[in-house]
Amino acid sequence: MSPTVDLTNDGDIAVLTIDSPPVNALSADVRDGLAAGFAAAIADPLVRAIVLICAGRTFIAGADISEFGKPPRGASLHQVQLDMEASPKPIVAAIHGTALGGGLEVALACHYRVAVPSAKLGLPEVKLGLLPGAGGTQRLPRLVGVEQALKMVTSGVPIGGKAALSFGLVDELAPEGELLATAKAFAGRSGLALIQVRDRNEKVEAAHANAVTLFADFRKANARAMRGFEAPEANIKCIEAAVNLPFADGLAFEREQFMHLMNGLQSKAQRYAFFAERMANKIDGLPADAKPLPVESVGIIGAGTMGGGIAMNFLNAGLPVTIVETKQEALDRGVATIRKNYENTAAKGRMTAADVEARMALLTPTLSLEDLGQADMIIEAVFENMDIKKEVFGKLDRIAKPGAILASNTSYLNVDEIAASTSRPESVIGLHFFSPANVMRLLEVVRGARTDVQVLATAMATAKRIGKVAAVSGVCHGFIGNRMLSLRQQQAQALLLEGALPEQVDRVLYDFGFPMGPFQMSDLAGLDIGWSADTSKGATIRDRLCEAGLRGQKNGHGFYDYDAQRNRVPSPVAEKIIFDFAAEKGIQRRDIDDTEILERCLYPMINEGALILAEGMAQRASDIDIVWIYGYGWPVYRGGPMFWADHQGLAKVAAGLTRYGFEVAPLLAKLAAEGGSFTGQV
Ligand code: 3H9
Repeated sequence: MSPTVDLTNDGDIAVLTIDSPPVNALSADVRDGLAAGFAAAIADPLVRAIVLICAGRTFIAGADISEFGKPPRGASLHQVQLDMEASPKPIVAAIHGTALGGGLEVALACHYRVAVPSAKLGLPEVKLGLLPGAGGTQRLPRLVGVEQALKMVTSGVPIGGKAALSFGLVDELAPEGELLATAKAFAGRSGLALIQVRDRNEKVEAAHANAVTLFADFRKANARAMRGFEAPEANIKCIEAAVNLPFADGLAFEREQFMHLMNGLQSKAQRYAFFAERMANKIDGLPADAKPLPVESVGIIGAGTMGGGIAMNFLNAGLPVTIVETKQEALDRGVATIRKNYENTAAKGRMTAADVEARMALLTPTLSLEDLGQADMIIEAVFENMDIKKEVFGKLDRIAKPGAILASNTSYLNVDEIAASTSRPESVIGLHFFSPANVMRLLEVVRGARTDVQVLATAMATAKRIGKVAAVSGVCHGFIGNRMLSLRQQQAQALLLEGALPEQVDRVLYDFGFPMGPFQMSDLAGLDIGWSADTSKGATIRDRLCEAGLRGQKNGHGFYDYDAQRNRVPSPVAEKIIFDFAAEKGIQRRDIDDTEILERCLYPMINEGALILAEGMAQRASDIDIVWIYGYGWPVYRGGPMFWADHQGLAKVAAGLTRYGFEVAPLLAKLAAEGGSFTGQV
């Protein structure tokens, strides 16, 4: 009846099965199939009830995002839902995998929902800069209550089958593997009432009395997480409408808000980022037979902040980790920090004490590099110094078993040079984690000139396994992310000398959407990272601050002064150092406006991004954007630096660079002249 939707009868129960890989998204074909399937089942006199189920790994994972922004085709989802609700025969959704977005909204238009415990149900539209546009904001609170609905639509985080049952989102749990049989039995019950979610007003009416406080409190409690984003507030307004307006009016309000977001730049940027993230996983020219090697045990060299954080990723994924240090004290400290991090998580209720012990039991601390002989993957996280890294890799070459992956967590150094210190450069790769390594989602995978494709494929698969977003970089100083960052840092420093103050530069970048500005970041990291009194040349503001004993947050004084609660205020000492340094250099300080600060911090990064692209160090502009979104806190609603530049207009960016005295990268100059773009998304 449709290539993607199949209708069969089992006795007097009709079973409508969607089979549209990979995730049964609601494409025009699927919507057409649903419209026709429900019409046929309703018209069939032999059918008493209908089960809606999906083939493959998941229930409907949402609207087909790739159709957004294109002219409408096929049956309208709203009409399909109206027909379902009006069905004179009960419809039961049978849910496994993920029922997300439009998928959950279809389930909410069914009379009943049956799910397996492993199912995940949610409305993640907010992550795409959207809100549920097919009645989700009006129907969900009617089942789960206003507070829970608010949480779900503003976080986008799905809930599991058991929680869904407890909130009333599903009516029955089916044993795993028995979903269809359970749903059919449910649908076959005699006297099953035709309950429409839209009519179930008890929970929204119950919220009426204290609605004003409830919404105000929710906004206040979540203000920080929602800062800069348009979609969360629109989602909240729609839930408010569910409480304050009749269903039909609430639905109309939701529609209007949905269209407003859909046509806005934030959602466009977030939808772009969704596909960019998946695209980053695809490697140009990787042969189809490059199958990942098995990784069942990991060795980590270095138990400092980085090594410990990296270890936690693997422990969380259930992989045994052997961690190596040179001194017992450092080893003990590293292991204790890992334990403390887990215990903090447990104290917040996000992990049980048993989980903590299970993870710690997977960790083997050792002082002997020889203990890494059986590890499938070894990640070096020692001091950022080429000679030390070469020495470590030389030793690993002797110790590691044949075929083991030898990775360096270097953030700047030449991976090919490191690889050359072994007899097996094909096994060597860069795995650049970002600090804190157990939290930050990005993994920059550095492909050496001789890295084997299978090793590369393994790195990508491993990244996915430990929940990281991986982007591939070629070998260049600082790779994609730090190479671009250094341009921003140079400009931030120059701006201070020319007339700006740290708080002004930080505010401009914070208001742009970064979690913090460059000077706050330096203070947090510690001003003396990589600095030493013996070699300091006093050539930068940072050198001067360090020479004056300012270390950042750790000693309460840096670009800012900090109190015991880490509240910051401008530092008169730092200001004097800046002023004196500028005077020494003969720089006449001047007023610098916010626009200049923003453009000088961001445009040179984009220029560098253009060079990176032209050199083939990044496969595509969207990979650069992924690096910045997941590694450096670039606001996802601005799509990443290359997407943002496209929307600024490349001619404007090029002209700005020229005005500020930069040489415009040839690729940028060419695209600007042609009216082209980096991402093809304008
Ligand atoms: C919505 O529903 C709006 C409505 O309220 C309004 C209606 C009017 N569309 O992630 P994976 C592709 S908004 C199109 O690697 P996983 C994806 O690109 C939608 N394509 O797998 C990838 O393609 P490829 C609300 C989609 O197992 C492939 O499927 N829903 C869609 O790690 C596999 O994806 C969401 O936001 C889609 N909706 O994770 C859910 N979803 O192989 C978004 C996936 O060519 N999706 N693809 O690279 C997800 O969260 C995850 O994909 C999911 C599977 C958890 C489902």
